[in-house]
Amino acid sequence: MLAVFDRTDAALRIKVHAAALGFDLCGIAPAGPSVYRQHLLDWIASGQAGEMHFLQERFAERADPSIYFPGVRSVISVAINYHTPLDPAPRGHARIARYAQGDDYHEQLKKKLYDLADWLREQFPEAETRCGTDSVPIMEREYAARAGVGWIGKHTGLLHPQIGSWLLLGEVLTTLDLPADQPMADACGTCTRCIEACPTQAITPYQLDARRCISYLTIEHTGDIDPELQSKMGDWLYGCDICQDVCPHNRRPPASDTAWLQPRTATNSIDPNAVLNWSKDDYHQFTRRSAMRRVKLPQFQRNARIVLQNQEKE
Ligand code: B12
Ligand code: SF4
Ligand code: SF4
Repeated sequence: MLAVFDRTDAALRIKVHAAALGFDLCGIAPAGPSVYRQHLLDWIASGQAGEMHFLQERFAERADPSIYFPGVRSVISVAINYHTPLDPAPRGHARIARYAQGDDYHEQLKKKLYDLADWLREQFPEAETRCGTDSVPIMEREYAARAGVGWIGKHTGLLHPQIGSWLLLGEVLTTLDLPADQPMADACGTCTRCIEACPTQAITPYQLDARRCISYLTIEHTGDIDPELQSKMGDWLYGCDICQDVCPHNRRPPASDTAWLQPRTATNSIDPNAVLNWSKDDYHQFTRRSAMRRVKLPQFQRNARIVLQNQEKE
């Protein structure tokens, strides 16, 4: 006799296994098309995506997971806490966003997602899977919110009431029809701290003008940077954490004990003059197995020059 597929039991076992693999949060969302398709389309059409043409190039897949993965029924959304201890940057140093201070999460998280997907297919041989993090053409935040992993804050990041927003997202898409979790209520309330603290005024509630965001300018943008924005970029060499640092839900987040996420240097920052003097080898050494490899040497040196200019004005 064929065993009956118990959806509730399957969902529970998936969550228990995700926790055993080291994921801090796991939820399940139905894989239906994006509810925010038009929002994404308007955002791109208005130019706010800047040079990130990859968002437009795979738009159809991004707006509907069944185009990316025909037959998909459920999105298992997972998150890992990357709140690692950081010493304040010494005076004169340039800052690096927290998520990039350990090993490259694209590689590390992907390994774990493959483990989860392999386990799923072992347990449920009828299941097909696809998995990924960041570079997959999926609106990861939207599906994580749908899966009840957290809510989307005004700064556009996903937050969890106990863990805050220091969360990296990944997902296993599957053809299994799993029971969906309940989305969480928005708990931003009347708070507007992230909007006020953003030095470049990149945030309007629930929308980000990437062209003004320091994370975009330091990581994704390749050419010269508008002088008006340069002067607001402060001492950020790579990425920016200001809107997360000021969020009241990040006041007392639990510390991450994941070994590969721990910062590589004691200072979590670097002297911008050293960056200006980097040889190709120095650059390769610094960015080895790091998410920072996305930024090429000329961009790093452009960012370092901006930090030095801003520090001279202090
Ligand atoms: C492009 C991109 C960027 C761009 C643009 C960011 C942005 N806000 O759009 C730039 C380079 C600026 C960037 C910066 C950062 N990023 Co980024 N980025 C992405 C990427 C690849 C695509 C995001 C995207 O599609 N943006 C377009 C906008 C329109 O879509 P969206 O942000 O997903 O928002 C949708 C939902 O919010 C939905 N929605 C749901 N509920 C609601 C409610 C309302 C009212 C509205 C209007 C909309 C809405 O509507 C939107 C359209 O679908 C994702 C990975 C992925 N595949 O999703 C990572 C991702 C979003 N980034 C991530 C991170 C960590 C960062 C940084 C913190 C890195 C840093 N420290 O420098 C910053 C944060 C800046 C910020 N305030 O968002 C994480 C976020 C994790 C989290 N907890 O939310 C992701 C999910 C990568 C990952 N796998 O962990 N990023
Ligand atoms: S990451 Fe920095 S620049 Fe971008 S929205 Fe947040 S505070 Fe503003
Ligand atoms: S700072 Fe305030 S408005 Fe912004 S995400 Fe956090 S709670 Fe929401």
